Amino acid sequence: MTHQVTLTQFIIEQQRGLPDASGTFTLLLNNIVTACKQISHRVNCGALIGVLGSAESENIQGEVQKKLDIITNDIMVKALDWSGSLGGMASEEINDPIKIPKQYPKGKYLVLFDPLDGSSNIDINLTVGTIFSILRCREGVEPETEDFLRKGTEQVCAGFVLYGPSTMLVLTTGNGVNAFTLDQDVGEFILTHCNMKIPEESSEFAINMSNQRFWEPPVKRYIDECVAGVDGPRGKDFNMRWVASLVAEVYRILTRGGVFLYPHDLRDPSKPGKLRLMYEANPMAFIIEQAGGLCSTGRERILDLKPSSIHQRVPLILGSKSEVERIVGYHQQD
Ligand code: AFP
Repeated sequence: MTHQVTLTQFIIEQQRGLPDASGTFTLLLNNIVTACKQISHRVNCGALIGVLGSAESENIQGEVQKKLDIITNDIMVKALDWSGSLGGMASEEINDPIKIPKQYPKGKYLVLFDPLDGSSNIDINLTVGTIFSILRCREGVEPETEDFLRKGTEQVCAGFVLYGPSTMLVLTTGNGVNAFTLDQDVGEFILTHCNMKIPEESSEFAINMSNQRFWEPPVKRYIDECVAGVDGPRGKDFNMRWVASLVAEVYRILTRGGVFLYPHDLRDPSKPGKLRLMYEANPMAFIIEQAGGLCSTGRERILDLKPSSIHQRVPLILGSKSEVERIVGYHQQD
């Protein structure tokens, strides 16, 4: 029988190479993974346990919350607050950073998460996921919002768990991207995709075409050229996908290349994009770059952005290197 590498073994072996590793990071990651296994179970059971549908409340972004948005947020918080590895947390679902309860020790990391990305897909049984980003925390301080507002380049780890036909964890600690598949019988994530690399060239794009009239000229130009196919300037046909679940789109791009755009939108000047910098764009940018791709607003590298607020939205363009470079080039010529 071939030896299977569990996530725990993988992380412990990676940490062994680091002189200062105390085991705190391994514990933190283990707790995140435990929460994601619980979420996977709830998502899997769906209507059987009455977790589908709307909660009839709104989150800080003014979006109607699903019951599972609230349940999964609570699962993440409860799995992490006691551990002693965190100075604080921030969730896409909660207005202000979440403090560690007084009875628990504080630790040297901060976690930011979107507990259920793509939740508007949950009632139609499509892939959803949990996205997380880990930063270092100044020790001995009660972190304020400002402590979370750090550039994506400062992330020490980013990952997402995909609740699809299989439950999968995609992870980077800045040393490549690896993916693990949950063995549901054993309850362990097993390393199944080593050192993932995004194909440089591809003929697949993902964008919500219903927003076409609000796009800026560089994005219009890029998509027009793709749609023109073999008869247009690109001289080849393109394929289009839109799952409306970032985790699923990013996993597809990691696997077979392509580009994803949720671009700058002229609809509402107060919202330069739809997706959130701290919970979606930064962790995905870290993963995409580690897999050889690029991630940009069209004008700036995502990982170089200095966040202005914890729920900041940004335009997001990510995927195969040559396609993102082309789109950035169109923005420069604009
Ligand atoms: P929800 O979590 O509200 O379903 O939003 C998902 C998401 O943030 C991201 O995962 C998708 O790529 C994007 O929004 C889809 O947006 P549209 O519904 O506007 O196409």
